[in-house]
Amino acid sequence: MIVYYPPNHYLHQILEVINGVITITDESPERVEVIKSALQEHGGFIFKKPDICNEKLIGQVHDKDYLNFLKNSQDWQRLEFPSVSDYTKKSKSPAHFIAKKGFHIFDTYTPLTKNLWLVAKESASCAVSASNLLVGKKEKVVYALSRPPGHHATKNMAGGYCYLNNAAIATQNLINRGAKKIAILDIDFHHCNGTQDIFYQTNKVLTISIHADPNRKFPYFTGFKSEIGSGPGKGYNYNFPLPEKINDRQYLKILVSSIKIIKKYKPEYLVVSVGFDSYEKDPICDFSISLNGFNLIGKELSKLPYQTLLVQEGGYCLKDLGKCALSFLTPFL
Ligand code: OKP
Ligand code: ZN
Repeated sequence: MIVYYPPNHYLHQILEVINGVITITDESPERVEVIKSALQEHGGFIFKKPDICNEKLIGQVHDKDYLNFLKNSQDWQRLEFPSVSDYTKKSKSPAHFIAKKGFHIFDTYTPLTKNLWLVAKESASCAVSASNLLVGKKEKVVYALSRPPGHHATKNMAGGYCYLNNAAIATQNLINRGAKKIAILDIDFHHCNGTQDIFYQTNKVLTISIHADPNRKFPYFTGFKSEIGSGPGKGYNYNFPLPEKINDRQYLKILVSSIKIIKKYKPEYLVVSVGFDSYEKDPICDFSISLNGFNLIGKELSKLPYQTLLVQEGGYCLKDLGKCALSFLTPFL
């Protein structure tokens, strides 16, 4: 399997503010290094550097003001967190930097870093380069080992360690290259509020997310069953919010229902936002998926007839992340 790996991701190292306390984050560079080592040891994976993607493509998914805000992050010499929250709910990016941080970042977990534009673009480029190998049936499945993750990034906001929505940008690339219907299945523990936001009004993309009940877990404000899409996109967004301690058998049932919805939609491509934070030993999450569970999930998805783009999102159990990735990925080989 071909794997796209972001060569400069380690330049992006963050801290997070939780309840006013600056704290070491679980979103560390080691996450992708651990996965990379496990795949290299296995031997069935070929690593490639991404081609840096066109900024016009990124601009089809994210607002221009937001992208300029991220680009300018390289001017700040230290981590920059939001200080104020936008109380106007207007849609125009404000002029002042302090206000911009409040307008374009929705939590205190996702600071700006000096090399952000470079590393965020590389992360998105992994997904885009991978998607390019699906076009023309060159590959059945390709894996983007993206970092930072992307699924919480909306059209104009960073949050949940995400800045550019890697899966959404790759999906837009497939649309530009002729695809009329794409299904995105998000199996990260957290709701993909960003991906949902970006494709909420279109029927060209079916978005399905299986995640922790937002009444209990981040991102708190979205991920409810009632969010079904709007306008032409009505009926093309599905959320499966779940209680804590979900086990393999219970998860597989929800996965099979999601697959039924995907089959009915008949997409040309499947994009899977993969998170290993539903793992039973994940330090920040509360599902009970085992290593065997990831293997079963991988088996179900690999059986499908669709060309598939796998995009890495979360997963924080450094000790077992390599095993999680191998359990999930080996059925696709
Ligand atoms: C990103 B992804 C715990 C509080 C921070 C933010 C979770 C972001 C998850 N340290 N919670 O979906 O895995
Ligand atoms: Zn997550």
